[in-house]
Amino acid sequence: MHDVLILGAGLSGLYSLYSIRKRFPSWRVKALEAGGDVGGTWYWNSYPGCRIDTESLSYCFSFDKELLEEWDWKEQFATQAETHNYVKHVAQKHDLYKDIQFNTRIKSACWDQAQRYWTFIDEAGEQHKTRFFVSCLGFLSSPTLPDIPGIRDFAGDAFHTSRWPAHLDLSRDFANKRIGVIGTGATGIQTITAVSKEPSIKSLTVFQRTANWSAPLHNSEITPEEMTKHKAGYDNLFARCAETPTCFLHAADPRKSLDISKDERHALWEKLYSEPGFAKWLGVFSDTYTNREANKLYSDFMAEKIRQRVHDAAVADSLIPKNHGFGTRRVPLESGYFEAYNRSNVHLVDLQKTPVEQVTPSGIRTSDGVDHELDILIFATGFDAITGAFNAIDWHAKEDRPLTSTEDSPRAEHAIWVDQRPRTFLGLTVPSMPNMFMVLGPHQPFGNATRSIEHAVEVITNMLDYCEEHDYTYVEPTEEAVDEWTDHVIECGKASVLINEVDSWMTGINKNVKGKTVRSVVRYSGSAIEYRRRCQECKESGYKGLTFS
Ligand code: NA7
Repeated sequence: MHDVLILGAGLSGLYSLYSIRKRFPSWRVKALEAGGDVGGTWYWNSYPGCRIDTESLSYCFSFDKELLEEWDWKEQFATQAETHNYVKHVAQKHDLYKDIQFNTRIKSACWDQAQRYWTFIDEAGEQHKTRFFVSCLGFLSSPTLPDIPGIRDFAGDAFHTSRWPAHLDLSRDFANKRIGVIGTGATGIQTITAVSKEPSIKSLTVFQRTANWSAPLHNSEITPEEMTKHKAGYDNLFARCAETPTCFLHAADPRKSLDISKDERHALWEKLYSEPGFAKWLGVFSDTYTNREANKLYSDFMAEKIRQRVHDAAVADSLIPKNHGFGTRRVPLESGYFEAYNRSNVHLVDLQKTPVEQVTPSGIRTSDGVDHELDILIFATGFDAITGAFNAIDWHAKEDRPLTSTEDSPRAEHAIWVDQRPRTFLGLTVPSMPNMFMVLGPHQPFGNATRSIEHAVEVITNMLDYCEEHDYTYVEPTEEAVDEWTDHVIECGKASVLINEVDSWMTGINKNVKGKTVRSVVRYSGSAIEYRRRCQECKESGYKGLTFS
């Protein structure tokens, strides 16, 4: 029997393990991880071109001054390999490996109300019993394949970007091959750019269902001299993150687009376009995502940038989104994405004009009868986001209730999250799921993920502290607190008018997942500042909203 089990050993799981072990040295604490190493997102996503698009300096852990001092970032936006090495270094430095069981994927979870403990069963049939658990399952960790007829018939190599074969070498294995990529989200855009630059490929065909707005990352190397300066500035940098609504370094310009002249508007937009990182998404005028006309003006500016970069006018037109404005979906940052289409061996298939009909053994057939012959097919088709990792576990909570409902489950009518609509208290606890805590679960502010993780883990550790102090072995949110918080999350969502009317994983949509075709509020879009205030208020009230015994 464990005191605390941690599900996952990505950034959330590692910091939970570190903090809980440190605060409760005598507790039996362990992390269970499906992968073969630590890292979560940075372990699984090793596709070509994968790199972070949050500044690594603002994304890294802030809790350990010595770690900040000893780690030298080589690029402003580190590659997957560099980021993964960093995460492994953190685990080694704090001796976390010894308490992590790898290659352990949880299949089911069962709550024993009489004895007050959870039993988790993994795919190998091993049982893991625990008083409390912290879910660190990741909000983009459950990959989804497209729902296309014939998908299993393809005779060549086919894989999802987050299951990239470890042995694959681009210059060797892609040489003279015809590559196909389905999907043009953040992952697809990075993959397409990297594969297009590989000189040995024969061709690259991109199957685009929805064009996505994308803008330059502007990555650069960090010299040792610069890194020394950055180290001296970490405190200021993290303090700045704490002042912005999303914990990124970028915050909106308070001016309104329509209150100023065209020249003033363009001056800011041009400046943002030439700056690194999310500035061009988050540093815009304050009305960009609330005022349709303001958003249209900015979108037109971005559309013109695409036209300037893509030689073929028809291709450029296909690459300009028509059904959503700039920034209303997660903006992928690119490093030469649009120029990829200027290469003679890169082809764009606009699925709005010619939808996919089926996958055949030799490639993809579109509605115009064309067979696009392929040797390798890459699915950059995203994830069953936010609730997906929970959907993959068979939950038996209090009174044997399942956590989520799927059409296939006979217990669906008793589900805690009916129709994939989360109900939580502070995005940290769930009704009828006693002794459960979540990091980066539904209803938490995502933004700069590591900043959110550090805060959530601190709040959870304090709650556990409270349990220990009072000898409580049971904690669950009250229905009243859950209703109030869930209503507040939904209310906050209404403020992001333009974002809420667009289909994306941020609004709970994944057309490849049953039950995810209707938009829902799955993340907290009030500011991280307000979120922290509410968590603090909860603590100061003696955890009003939670029932202990
Ligand atoms: P996303 O952003 O969900 O993108 C998935 C892409 O796959 C998107 O372009 C989808 O088109 C496309 N897709 C999915 N199913 C199909 C089918 N059936 N046919 C054609 N195209 C399809 O996932 P990512 O992995 O790129 O990024 C996820 C997050 O990870 C990202 O936001 C970062 O925060 C990190 P659609 O738009 O649905 O028409």
